[in-house]
Amino acid sequence: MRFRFAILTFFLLTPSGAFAQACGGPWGEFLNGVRQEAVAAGVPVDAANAVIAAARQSADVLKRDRSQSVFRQSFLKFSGRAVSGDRLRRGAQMRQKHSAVFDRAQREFGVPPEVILAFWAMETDYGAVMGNFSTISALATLAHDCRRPALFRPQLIAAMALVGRGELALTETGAWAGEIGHVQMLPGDILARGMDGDGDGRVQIKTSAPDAIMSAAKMLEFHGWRAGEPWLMEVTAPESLDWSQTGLAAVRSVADWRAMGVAARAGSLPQLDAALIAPQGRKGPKFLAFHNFTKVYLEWNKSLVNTTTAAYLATRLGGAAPYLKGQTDPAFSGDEMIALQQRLQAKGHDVGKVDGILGAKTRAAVHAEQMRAGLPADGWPTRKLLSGLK
Ligand SMILES: [Ca+2]
Repeated sequence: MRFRFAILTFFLLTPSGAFAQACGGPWGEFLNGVRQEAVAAGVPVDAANAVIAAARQSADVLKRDRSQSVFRQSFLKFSGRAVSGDRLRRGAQMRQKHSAVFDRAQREFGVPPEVILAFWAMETDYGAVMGNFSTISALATLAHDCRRPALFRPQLIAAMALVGRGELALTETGAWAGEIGHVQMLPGDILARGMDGDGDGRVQIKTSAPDAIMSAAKMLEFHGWRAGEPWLMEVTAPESLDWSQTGLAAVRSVADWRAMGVAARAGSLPQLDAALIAPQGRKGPKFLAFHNFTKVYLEWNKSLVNTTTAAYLATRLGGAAPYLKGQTDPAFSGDEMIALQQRLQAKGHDVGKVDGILGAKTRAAVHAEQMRAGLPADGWPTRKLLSGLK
């Protein structure tokens, strides 16, 4: 699971001042330095030696790292593809197949089965696509590269420790950035939070779905999952709602939302705080996003489209009805989005990188311009707004 950016979760080994976060330089020298650091921290010499002997610098990995594909799909488009009938059916089958493990994960960590299933589906399509990159070479390459050595060097050392435990093969394959197995976890997270779900005494999140399920639950609990609370609930809201009061930054009590005319589509809303999000604008699907969404899902991935889709998939796997699609204003093309970002920038807004993506900063700028123009401020850009910005 790619909960990898917020905190370096690797705490088995204490970082030592003697080993700076060195990167670059001759490959062999670099690996030797990592080996020394690992051995000093308690990794068996044999394991450290075996890993550096197996590590190859990978041009493919660097290429992937430099060209991470940009995420331009709208919520309706992306969720329409990601939440398919086939995925829901296979999710139900997996739930049944591993029911004892899912029940245990919920008992011990408070995370419901459908939430783990949705992450599993989003990460690897329930284990169908786990990646073909050599894990050790990927981590060594990214640790050597000077873009993010502080993230990847500890992961390489953690991989050495896993090899020492017999829980990682030198030939292991996974994602280009070193994540492994059904829920794509990094070695440091596997060391710190890996769980043995099938009782064979080892943590193997690639070959054992029960191990992956338990480890994912523990990971979610570690990142702040609150048992018994929802993450995302679809709601209806009146057209006349003050849309400037919505968005992730505007958290208020459910009682407040109710007073503003917001209602659950099914069931009843719990007495909690929530933000109202409308990823495709006020005419599209609307959700209340609770702590488990704003704190845990958004830690997993910063893209609102991605996280809302994963969270929505979990609700569907838990039995929720498909969202009300509504009649939304059509999404911008990449070129239109770039034009919008340039015009917003010219008006003094910080839109981050002009990349054609409707990210959090662009949404906030749209929001501000909508308020200025007296339009419903739902953060969803329309052609009317774009032409008004000329
Ligand atoms: Ca196991």
